[in-house]
Amino acid sequence: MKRVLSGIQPSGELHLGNYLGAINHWVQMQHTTDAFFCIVDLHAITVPKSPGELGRDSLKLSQMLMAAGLDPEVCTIFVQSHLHEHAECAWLMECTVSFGELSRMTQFKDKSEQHDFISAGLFTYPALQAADILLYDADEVPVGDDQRQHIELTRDIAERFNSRYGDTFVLPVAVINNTGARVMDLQHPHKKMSKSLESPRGTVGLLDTPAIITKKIKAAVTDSETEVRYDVETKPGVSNLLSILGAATQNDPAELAVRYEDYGTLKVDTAEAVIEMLRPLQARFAELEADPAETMRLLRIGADKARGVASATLARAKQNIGLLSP
Ligand code: ATP
Ligand code: LTN
Repeated sequence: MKRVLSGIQPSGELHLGNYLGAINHWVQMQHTTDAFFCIVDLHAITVPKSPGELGRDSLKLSQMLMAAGLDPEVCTIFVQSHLHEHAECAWLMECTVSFGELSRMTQFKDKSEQHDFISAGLFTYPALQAADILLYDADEVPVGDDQRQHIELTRDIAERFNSRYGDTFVLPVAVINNTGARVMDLQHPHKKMSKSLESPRGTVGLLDTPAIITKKIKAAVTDSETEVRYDVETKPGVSNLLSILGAATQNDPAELAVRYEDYGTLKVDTAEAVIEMLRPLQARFAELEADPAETMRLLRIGADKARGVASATLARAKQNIGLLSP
């Protein structure tokens, strides 16, 4: 069975883009692969966080992932900081990647422009991500298109380490899913729906009530024409609605377009489909939220399973480097 690993940051409310672009693919993959999903809280502190926020966000994100259908009995769900192996292996990665390679990462360039304080951790972020992936001998890393560069770098790091110290790490590949791969902001359909865009009217939260979802989708920006057509370049707003409806109902957006004669009906049906898709997730989340001790129990089991794999890989890497064993 293929080994799969992906990570997600506990940095704000999950939205429809996270769900359709990543999480619902993970839910399907857990049944056909040996899947590990990591809540990357150490990555989240590369930018300033207020104390207390992070623990709450990690607990809530775990509950959201489980509510979305990741089953801790089928896959492994764990919190990155619960294992010391990630931070320790990240140092080995930092000593394998070059300053020049890290300087070329576009996520660093984007994020460093958004903050006054640029931590060294924001710069070395991809080394920690490489550790997340390589510790699990992951064959595949399912991510959004924005992460392609980090996975390529992880491969380069693994190759360099293996050629310096002998065969140690598996070379992973990025798996980028096309359906729902890019959900756009409802108010700014040229920009991707994002936690950090600060566009609450353009972002559908996974816990938004049916009334709010309907309101946001009805207010979505379209264009001054009337024809329903799937054309991302010239009709980004309408195409985004068709993509969302398509992803929510497992239909092809271009085929859906011919069924509609006006934007109003398309919006009503899209809102309805999103509400129905999120209804079971919201109900399960309410149950999990009421019992945080149970979530913590499941996360401890996840961390134990993860440690079983990660500690063996880290020991192999240290031995191959030739560090004196204690
Ligand atoms: P931020 O805005 O803070 O960068 P984000 O909302 O883009 O955050 P991440 O936590 O970086 O979300 O990403 C989690 C997963 O969701 C990643 O696999 C990412 O590719 C995917 N994802 C995020 N936004 C979208 C979107 N609009 N459409 C499709 N997939 C998305
Ligand atoms: N950088 C990723 C989150 C992330 C990740 C990982 C994804 C951290 N470690 C390992 C895949 C595998 C992001 O910003 N979405």
